[in-house]
Amino acid sequence: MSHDISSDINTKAGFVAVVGRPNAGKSTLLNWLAGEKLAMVSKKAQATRKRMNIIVMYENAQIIFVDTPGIHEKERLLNRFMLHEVYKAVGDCDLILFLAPAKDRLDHYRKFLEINTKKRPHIVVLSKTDEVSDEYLLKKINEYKTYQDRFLALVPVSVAKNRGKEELLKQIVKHLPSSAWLYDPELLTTSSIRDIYKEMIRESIFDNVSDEIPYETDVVIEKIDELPGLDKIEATIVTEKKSQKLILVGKGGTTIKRIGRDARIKMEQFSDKKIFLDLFVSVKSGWSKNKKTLGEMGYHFD
Ligand SMILES: Nc1nc2c(ncn2[C@@H]2O[C@H](COP(=O)(O)OP(=O)(O)OP(=O)(O)O)[C@@H](O)[C@H]2O)c(=O)[nH]1
Ligand SMILES: [Mg+2]
Repeated sequence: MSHDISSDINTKAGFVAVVGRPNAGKSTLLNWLAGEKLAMVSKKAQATRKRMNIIVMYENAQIIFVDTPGIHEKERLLNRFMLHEVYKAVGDCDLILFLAPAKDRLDHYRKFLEINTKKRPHIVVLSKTDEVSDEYLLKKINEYKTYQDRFLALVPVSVAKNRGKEELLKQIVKHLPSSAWLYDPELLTTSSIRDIYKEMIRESIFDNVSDEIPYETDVVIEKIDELPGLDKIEATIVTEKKSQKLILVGKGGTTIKRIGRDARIKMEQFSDKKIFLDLFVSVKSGWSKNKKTLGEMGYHFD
C-alpha cells in the first residue's frame, strides 16, 4: 500500500489570491482578517496598484493572502501593470477568493471565470452584505448557485457588521494544501516598511484630493532613517501636471500639510514610533505611461 506523505504533516500553508473588481472590498477584507491595518483602502476605486502579501495564522494553517488590484481594463501602462499583477497572483496561488459585493450583477463573476484560465480552485465571497436585505442576499446566493460546480464554497461576509469571518477562514483552511509553514508565524506581511509607508501616503492622497489627481499621482520614499523610537522619512509625491502640483500643495501649503499629517498618524499607529515626515511634490509628466518611470516607482513587470 502506498504511503501518503502529506498525512505526516499536520500543518497547512498556501497562497490565496484575492481578486475582484475595483472597490469590491478586497483590501478591507484582508485588514479585517489580519486584525491589523496593513493594506490601503479607499472609497475611490483602483486604490491598490501592486500585489501585497498579508499573512494570517488560523488553527494549524498559515494563509498567505495576496491582495491584488481590481480587475479592470484601461489602456494606460500603469493600468496594464495592475492587471498583470492580478494574472500573476492568480497564476501563482493555491486558491483564489473571488470577492464581489452582494449588490453586484454576476457579470464580474463570469469575467473572472474567463480570466482564470488555469482553472485554479476558488471560493466566492459575497462582500458588503450589510448593504442588502436578507431576502435580496438569498436571491443573489441562488443566482451564484447556478455555477456551483465551478466553486468550492460560497461565503457571505460583512466587514462593517463583522459577519462571516470564522466561516470564511474555515473554508479557506479546509482547501489549503498540507505543508510546513512558509514564513515565520509572527510575520504579518512580506512587504517592506518602505512599501507600507508609501501606501499610507497614497491612502492619504486618495482621502484628500479628488478627480483624476489620485490616479495620476504616486509616491516615492526617498529615504528612511530608522532611529530608536523615531523614523525620519523623506518622500516625494510625483504627479503628471503643474496644475495638479498646485492643488496637492494647496493654498499656503494647507493640502500637503493635511496629507502629511494624516499619513504620519497612520505610520505612528503602525510602527509604534514617532515619525518625522518630509513631503515634497514633483511633476514628472508621463510617469504612468512609461516602463522606466513605472519601474522607478516600484512597479516592475516581471
Ligand atoms: N458597507 C460596507 N462597505 C465596505 C465593506 N467592506 C469594504 N467596504 C468599503 O468599500 C470601499 C472599497 O474598499 P477597498 O477595500 O479599498 O476595496 P478594494 O477591492 O481593495 O478596491 P481596489 O483596491 O480599488 O481594487 C471602501 O470605502 C470600504 O470602506 C463592508 O463590509 N460594508
Ligand atoms: Mg484594494
